[in-house]
Amino acid sequence: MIRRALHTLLSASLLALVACATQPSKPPSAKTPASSPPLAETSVESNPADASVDLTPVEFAVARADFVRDTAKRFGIDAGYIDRVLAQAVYRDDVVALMSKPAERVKPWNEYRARMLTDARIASGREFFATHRAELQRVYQRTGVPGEIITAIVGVETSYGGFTGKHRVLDALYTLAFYYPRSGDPAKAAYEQRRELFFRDELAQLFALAREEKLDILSVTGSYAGAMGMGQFMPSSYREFAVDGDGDGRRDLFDDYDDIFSSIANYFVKKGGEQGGWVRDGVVAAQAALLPGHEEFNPTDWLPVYTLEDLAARGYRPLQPVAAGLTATPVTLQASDGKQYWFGFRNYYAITRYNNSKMYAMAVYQLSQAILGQELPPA
Ligand SMILES: [Ca+2]
Repeated sequence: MIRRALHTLLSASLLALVACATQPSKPPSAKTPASSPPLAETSVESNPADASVDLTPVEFAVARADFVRDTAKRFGIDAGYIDRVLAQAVYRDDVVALMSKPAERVKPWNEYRARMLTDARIASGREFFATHRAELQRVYQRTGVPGEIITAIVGVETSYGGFTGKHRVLDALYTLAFYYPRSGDPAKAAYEQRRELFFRDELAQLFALAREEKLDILSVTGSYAGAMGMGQFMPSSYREFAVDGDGDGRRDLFDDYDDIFSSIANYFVKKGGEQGGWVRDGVVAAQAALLPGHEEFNPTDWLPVYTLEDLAARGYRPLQPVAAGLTATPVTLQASDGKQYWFGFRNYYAITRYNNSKMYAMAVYQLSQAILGQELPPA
């Protein structure tokens, strides 16, 4: 989830022009969980809250001054300090360009999986899993989240820590907080406004996080969307879900494996609301068949709320034994030889909370199985 880096400092007035001149197309994922950069599959969702988003233009100087005042008050941080740090933040063209990149065409599952589950990623995953077996086992015992799932997450997010992001997080969040790209499409205006406010909140949380974890706000790096460390946590997720796994008094998601693994597991356990939260030793997904004469059922939120009886009534039948009493969501994937159907259980839903995409969740699950040495199902 990492991209290039580099250049340009512009004056505020020039920035406004640049921001207006940018012609991005489809904005990415509407939700931004632990990690943030969008996957092409995720689409913009209509949100009833759109109506309440204030679209009145606000001058940069006013928005900045409000931000300084509000953040100082909210976190008890000296306003002068916030102002001085912001004065060193740099608007990044490359961040805007990456954020406004047209969404790729939605890949079919077989192509997506081939890209995500390369032989190299599987091999590195097995190596990583073996190297960190002891720490991962401890985390599993404490939280119920298996080591192979944690390994698969760091595998898809950062290639096991190889690519954690070279963008200065301060610059990335500053850019998206005040110059979030606008498409000019009225249908997307509310969405884009909400995204800008989301990043403005993340920028504020970065100030709080830096103080709490003694990070150097001027040097910490991450993805172009401001996600940090091996598991790519946004500042708000870092503050809310990170855990001090080794008990040294700090939550270090950059270099400390105990902290990194414990934090990813904690995110799985805590995030997800009433439906979510990782279930110890729970099944993730099971392949299914759709009997002839039945229509596909494709709920878009992947909430695992349908009983096996509900699904049977809609023509779905699991292709492997599934414990009675479980609830699931049906998942349709476009495979190389036609449609593939799955039941996604509560732990599948928990993976979608990390990144709101059905293919992401399936890829993480299948990578975790491959890391254990299991043969992948056909794609
Ligand atoms: Ca620690």
